[in-house]
This record gives sequence, structure tokens and C-alpha cells, in this order.
Amino acid sequence: MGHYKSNVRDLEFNLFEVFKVQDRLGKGVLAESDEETARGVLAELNKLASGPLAESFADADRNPPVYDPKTFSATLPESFKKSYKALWDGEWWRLGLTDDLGGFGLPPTVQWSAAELILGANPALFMYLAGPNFAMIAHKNGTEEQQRWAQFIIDRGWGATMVLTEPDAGSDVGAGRAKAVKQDDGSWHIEGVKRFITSGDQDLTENIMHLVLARPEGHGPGTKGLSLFLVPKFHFDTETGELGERNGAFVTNVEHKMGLKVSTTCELTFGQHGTPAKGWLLGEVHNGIAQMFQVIEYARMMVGTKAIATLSTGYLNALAYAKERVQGADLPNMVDKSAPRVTITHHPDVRRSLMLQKAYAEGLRAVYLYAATFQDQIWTGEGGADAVKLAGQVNDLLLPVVKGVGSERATEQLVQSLQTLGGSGFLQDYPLEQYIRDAKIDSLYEGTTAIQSLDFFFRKIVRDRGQGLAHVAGEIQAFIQAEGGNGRLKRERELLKQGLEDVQAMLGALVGYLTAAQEDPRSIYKVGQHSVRLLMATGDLLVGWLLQRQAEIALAKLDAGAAGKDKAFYEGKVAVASFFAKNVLPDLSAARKIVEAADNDLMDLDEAAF
Ligand code: ST9
Ligand code: FAD
Repeated sequence: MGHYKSNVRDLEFNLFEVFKVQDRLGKGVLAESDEETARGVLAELNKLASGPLAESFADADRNPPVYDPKTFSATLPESFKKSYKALWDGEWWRLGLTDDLGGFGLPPTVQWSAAELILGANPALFMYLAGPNFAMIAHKNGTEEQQRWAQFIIDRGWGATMVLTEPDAGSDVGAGRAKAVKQDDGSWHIEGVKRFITSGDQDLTENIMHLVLARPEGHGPGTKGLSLFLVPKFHFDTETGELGERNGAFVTNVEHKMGLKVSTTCELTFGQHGTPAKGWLLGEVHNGIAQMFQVIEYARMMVGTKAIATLSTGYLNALAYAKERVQGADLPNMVDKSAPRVTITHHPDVRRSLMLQKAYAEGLRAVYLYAATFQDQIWTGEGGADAVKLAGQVNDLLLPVVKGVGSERATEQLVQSLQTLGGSGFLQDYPLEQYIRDAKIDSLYEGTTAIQSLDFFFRKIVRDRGQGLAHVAGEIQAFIQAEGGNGRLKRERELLKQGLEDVQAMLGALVGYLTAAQEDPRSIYKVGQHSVRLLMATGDLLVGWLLQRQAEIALAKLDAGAAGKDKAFYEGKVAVASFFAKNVLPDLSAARKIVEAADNDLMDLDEAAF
């Protein structure tokens, strides 16, 4: 048995019973697909993920990539290369592509469900698959000539990277100093050092296309002064794609990390080893940060889904262990020293923890798939221009929740999954310790949680004038008022109503502090102190709501006589929604009180007092 425990039943429940994705299939750009195709894809990929992809997960952690400074190259472990080959040969990289570039014609909801299986089994594999996906973005933004290059990336299976970070430019991308110097032949020479570049080198693909942010000489400061350049590892014949000379972008170090070790994290040095690093301006327009954000948006969704995928397999591993492990007597018999010993699933605290793990694993899965339903709408263009615009706003609003809350809750709950295994969880015999190490990165890269929370409040709510938010709040409100479930889950709906009010009040308080900053600029510190709290509270509200939506469907199925495994599945859905409403949603009232009572004592304190 491999380490990966998938949950295809829950993916399909979301897709076909909750979000009714099948209603979209068979039309327009999705004309070639139907429910059976989508289920078939998940079933096949599940076999691959649980078997050949998961197989190298631990080995590649224990035998991480080796860097050779003489050749500036990184070599990956053979076990991992075998898994990558299985994934590549299965043409799974086509899943994320549009039809014109050879995609499978399936919508983002199905693409992300499929992605969860790869990301849960062996996340670095997915990241090395970036070539075709980044090529699609290069194709969309590129000149006609560059569109041909994008096709080479896809057809020849090249790797790709996103290159923003520098030693002094992490969260603050606009502080980047790498520069670009225009050449007479229309190309550019890139000069500088980039840091922490994922997949910067590997020996899986014949070439790598780096998507690099650099500042053309004379351009202004900040992110708006950056442009995006296509910088290949090897030059290539622009007619045939055949490889030529080595370009001057060299990996000068590979980092030693806490986890996700098989994913190379590289220092990438441009134009400092005797060979110029030639790059080409994407689309021949200076619009780098906006172009790069097309990549970042995809990558943020990917990181959130990765965290949630790991949380889910962590929970299912903990559950399997708990059902087998016998320890102690049932609590009512605790004084009887000869009472029969029971499996730890009998202990209330183990049950509490398992149910909370389930709530976040399944609730956050629903959140990322809910976000993907808006991506579906953008993908198909259904509903016309206004509807697609609104779908874009809602998707933008949800991305920091998927990424920020997904990664934070995964980190927190994976520690609880390990706890369920007791001391055994601390051993490398079980995957939990690696899950924790591999998933910790998710709250850091692609914008830390603090950055997600600022994006959420300032850009996705205030700058959006609350339009995306109003749509989501309207859906939650409508659900509360609809009173489905035939009078059942009434208390849970009341708790959800209170949760919605609490989050709205928190937001109101933060907007108030922002408005007050016009008079007292330091008032904005109150926003900065509580933006993560708002983001996390919104995540809990969405989890609570979507679990209740699922419970309503589950109740109907139970009423209709669901039996066997289905009965247990639906009963679990009702139970988890109720548990989350009663045990987590009330915390939002406390969070609201904290936000409403915010002061600036923390900011007035001398640094020496910390
Ligand atoms: C990284 C990579 O960490 C991690 C690993 C990734 C691996 C990738 C692998 C992918 C795999 C793919 C595989 C596919 C396989 C498919 C198989 C299928 C089965 N939204 O607010 P301003 C833009 S990479 C959109 O003033 P500052 C916008 O253009 C490193 N756009 O910002 C805006 O202009 P305007 C990641 C946004 O104060 C402009 O930026 N690093 C957004 O100048 C300026 O905005 C980070 O993420 C947005 N949310 O700069 C950095 N926000 O306003 C984190 C901004 O006119 N730091 N723009 O529209 C930040 O995000 C900062 O907030 C900042 C601040 C840099 C944006
Ligand atoms: P800093 O920006 O120095 O942040 C330090 C702390 O300060 C954080 O807690 C942060 O939340 C907080 N902070 C910073 N600014 C603010 C603010 N304005 N408000 C509130 N809090 C703030 N980059 C790439 O370009 N390409 C890649 O492929 C890539 N892959 C990576 C892979 C790995 C394994 C790692 C570790 C990093 C990778 N990165 C990559 C870089 C990654 O995106 C950055 O590490 C991340 O954006 C944070 O930047 P930093 O590490 O410099 O931290």
C-alpha cells in the first residue's frame, strides 16, 4: 500500500451532486466531454496517483536532488524520474490546456479535481509539469513568433519556471534589481541574481523556459517598472525547436530544505559566467507584473489545492490508523482496570480531532472547487460578458482564501493528524512527518499568508467595491433563508447566520479603520493587525456554509434511501456540517469582538520591549 489515500468519492460528490458540473459539459468549448469522461479521467488518474506517482514520494525525500557546481546542474533521483515519466507519457499535462493547444476539453473544476490527485500523491511532480501550462500563458500574451515557441514548449515537453524573487525582493517583488539591457537584434541581456526558483534546473526535460521579471534600463521603480522576459536554458532553432548553444542563465545553487526536497529550489544567475543571458520581451510590451500575475493566479490556486490535498491524505491516514490502534478502555469504564481495551476511535478527544480534520479537509476541498466553478464560467464564457466579469471578481476574491486559509489550516490540522498516531506519527514509517514538512512551504511561497490577507482586504474587497464579496454573501444569505432540510439542521443554520453577521461586522470594523486613516494615518495599522484574522474567519464561514450545503444534499439522499457505503458517506456529511457549526463557527463571535476592540498599543510599543 502506498502512502497516498485519495478521496475520489468526495471529489465526485462535489462535482456532480453539489456543483452539478455535468450541466456544463457537452456544450461549447466543453462539447467533447460528458460526466462519464470526467469520472473516467478521475478513476484512471487515481490509479496512477495511488500507484506509480506515490511510489517515489518517500524515496525522493530521502535521496534529494544533487547539485553539481561544475556543470551548474541538478540531478533528480531515478525513482522520481520514473514517476514523472509515467505522468508525462500518460499525457496528463494536457488536462490544463485549452482545446486549441491540445487540451482534453474538460473544465477547471475537473482539472483541479484531477490536480488534487497528483498533488496529494507527489506534489513536486505537478510542479515539474509547469511547461505546457506556462506555455499557454506565453501563447496568450506572446507575439506570433513567441506563440510558435510556446508550441515547442508543449510539443517537446520542456520545463518552465516563474522567476521573480531576489535576495532583497521577496514579498516586495518591486524591489527587484535584475536588469534588462536592450540589444540591437531586438533581444535583451538579463543581468542579476534570482533566488528560490522552483524547478530552476532538473534532468527531466531537454530544455527549460524561464519566465523572468527584470527591469529594463531606465524604467521606473516598483513592480510597474518590471517587464517579463522569456529566457531559455538552451537557445533553439526558432523554426524547428532544435536545441542550440547554452544560454547564460545558470543555476548557481540548489537549496537544502525542510521539505518538498525533490522540488529543486535554485539560485539562478544571469549573465555572470562569461555567456550573456539572452531574453525576449513577452509580447513585445512592457507589462511584466500583470503578465506574471496570470501565472501567479494559477500558481496560488495550485498551492492551495496542494495543501488541501495533503491535508486530506493526512486525515485519511490518521483515520485508518485510529480504526486499528487499540489503546485504553472506553471512558465510562475508566475505573475498571480489567475493562476491555478499545480502538482509539472510541476516545472522545480522538473523535473530536478526527472530525475537525475531516471538516477542514472536506470543507476546504469544497472551497477550492467552489472557486473553480467560477473559473469554469470564465473558461466557457457562459452567461455573457457581465456574468463572466463577475465570475472573475468572485474567483479573484476566493484565491487568497484557497491559498491563505488552505495552507494555514493544512499546516495546523496535519499536526493534529500526526498527533492521532501518537509516537508512531513522529516516525518516518508513516507519511505524516513528511506531509507536515512538505506542506509547510504552502503558507510561504506564492505570497505569504500576510500578503494573501492584504490582497484579500485591499484589492479583492475594497478596490473591488465589495462586488465579488456581495455575490458570495448573497449566496450564503439565500441558503440561510431557504430553510432547506425539512426543519433539520436548524440550529446549524442559525449558527451560520451568526457567523455571516460576525464576518460582516469584522469587515465593517476594518473598513472603518481604513476610512479613519484619512484623518489619522496610523489607523491603518489596525487593518494590518487583523487582516489575517478576517481572512481566516472568512475561510471558516465558507467552510461552514459549504459543509451545510453538502449536508442538505446528503439529507435528501438519505431520505431517498441511500444504503451501504453511500449511507455512511452521507451520514458523515451531515455529522461534519453539524460538528463544524457547533464547534467552530461560534469562535467567529470572539474574533469579531477582538477586531471591533482593536487599538494600536502593539504599534506604539518600543521594539526593545519585544
Ligand atoms: C513562487 C513560486 O513563490 C512557488 C512555486 C510555484 C511553482 C509553479 C508550478 C506551477 C505548476 C503548474 C503545473 C500545471 C500542470 C497542469 C496539470 C493538470 C492536471 N491579482 O498592489 P500593487 C498586479 S513565485 C492580479 O500596487 P505592489 C497588478 O497588475 C513568487 N494582479 O503591488 C497590479 O497593477 P494594478 C511569488 C495583481 O505593491 C500590480 O501587480 N511571489 C494582484 O507593487 C501592482 O499591484 C509573490 O507572490 C492580484 N492579486 O507589489 C509575491 N496583485 O493595480 C508576493 C497585484 O494596476 N507579494 N497585481 O492592477 C505580493 O503579491 C505583493 O502584494 C506585490 C506588491 C508584489 C503584488
Ligand atoms: P519576506 O518577504 O522577507 O517576508 C518575511 C516575513 O515578513 C513573512 O512572514 C511575511 O509575511 C512578512 N512580511 C513581509 N512583507 C510584509 C508586509 N508588507 N506586510 C505584512 N507582512 C509582511 N520565488 C520565485 O520567484 N519563483 C519560485 O519558483 C519560487 N519558489 C520558491 C520555492 C521555495 C521552496 C521557497 C522557500 C520560496 C520560493 N520562492 C519563489 C520565493 C517565495 O515566493 C518567497 O519566499 C515569498 O514570496 C516570501 O518572500 P521572502 O522569503 O523574501 O520573505
